[in-house]
Amino acid sequence: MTDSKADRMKAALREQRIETPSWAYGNSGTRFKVFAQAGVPRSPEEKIADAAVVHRLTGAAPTVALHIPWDKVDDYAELARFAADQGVGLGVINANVFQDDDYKLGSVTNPDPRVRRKAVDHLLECVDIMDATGSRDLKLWFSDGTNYPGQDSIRKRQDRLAAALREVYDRLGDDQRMLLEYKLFEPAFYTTDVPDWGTSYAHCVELGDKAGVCIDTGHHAPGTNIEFIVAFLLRAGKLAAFDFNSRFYADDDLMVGAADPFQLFRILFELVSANATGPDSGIAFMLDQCHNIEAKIPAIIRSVLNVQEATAKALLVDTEALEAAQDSGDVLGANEVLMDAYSSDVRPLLRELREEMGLDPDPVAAYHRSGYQKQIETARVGGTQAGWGA
Ligand code: PSV
Ligand code: MN
Repeated sequence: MTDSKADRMKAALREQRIETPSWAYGNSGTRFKVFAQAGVPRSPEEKIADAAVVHRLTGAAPTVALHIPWDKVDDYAELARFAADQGVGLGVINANVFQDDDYKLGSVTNPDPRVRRKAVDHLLECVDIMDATGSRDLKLWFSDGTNYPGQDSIRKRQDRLAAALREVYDRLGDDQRMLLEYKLFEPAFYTTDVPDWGTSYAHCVELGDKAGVCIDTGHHAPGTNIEFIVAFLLRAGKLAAFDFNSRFYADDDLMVGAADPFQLFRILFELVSANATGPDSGIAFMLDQCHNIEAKIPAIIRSVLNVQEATAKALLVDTEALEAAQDSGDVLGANEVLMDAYSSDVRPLLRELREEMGLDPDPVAAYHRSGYQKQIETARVGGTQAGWGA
């Protein structure tokens, strides 16, 4: 690799930002069991403190996403000040209209207008919170759907969804955006009201420029070509956010890059090809993960490193050689150019970059050496540990 190529790669990696989710620092599990861990935060402030550690060690995770009501506080402006003192900012506000008895038949698509009103009011409250925290983005994921054919009208539910989204969209400030996430199934098993990128995209187009699609990498059927979705939405100017994680079976929420690092590379390659990995792209790069059996903070650090590694490999692709092979119809040659980059070891370059940034070249090892885990396990005794409340 030439020096100038390495410098260009480092420049792109230096400006990459990965937002961590507050809920990943809390306890989580499956619907069978939530395993508690020692040292887990008991408040939004303690989650933010953990997120700040991840940022200090990686230099790449300067914001933390909040989830309402899991991170409810009396004074959000004060929480934003607390975060700034810790060296991080507050990022995306995630709404929650899936954990109330009222939402058994859905939230914004519920047949009962009273429940729909309650759900929309919560979304509007989230925009008020964004005003106080200075957050740009509201992320919406709806668990709405049906379990049985005939249970409700699929078309009416789309109408109710569109009306709710419109009301919230119209409340957004000039610099605020709405991210509409999709998920194939679960908790609804027969129909889901926003099951795929096409549905999210169609609603976002109808809404306008401030609405964009959020791709949660774990929310697809097995075998889905996610990089195609990335390329399509980039071209259409509607790719607004990622929730990174990885899956073997369904919405496993495992560490990004753990199950299929090659898929992560292919996704990052589409982004790199469109020059869309930095903050100027307007894409919010977030993790949406749950660390049920592994230690949380090192797992989050590892996830940030996995995204960086996939990005570095994508940046390594010899684009001139690739284009030449593509243009001349050299199928195997083109594939080889891509695979060459994927097969390269970029870890030395990333270690060098971290040293240049004044960071430890191995952030996971640095975390283990830091004594932070011991410190929180000793200090965070008593109280109620944060969890996703399932
Ligand atoms: C549920 O699947 C989910 O993981 C969605 O991906 C949201 O982004 C997240 O929960 C938080 O609401
Ligand atoms: Mn998600």
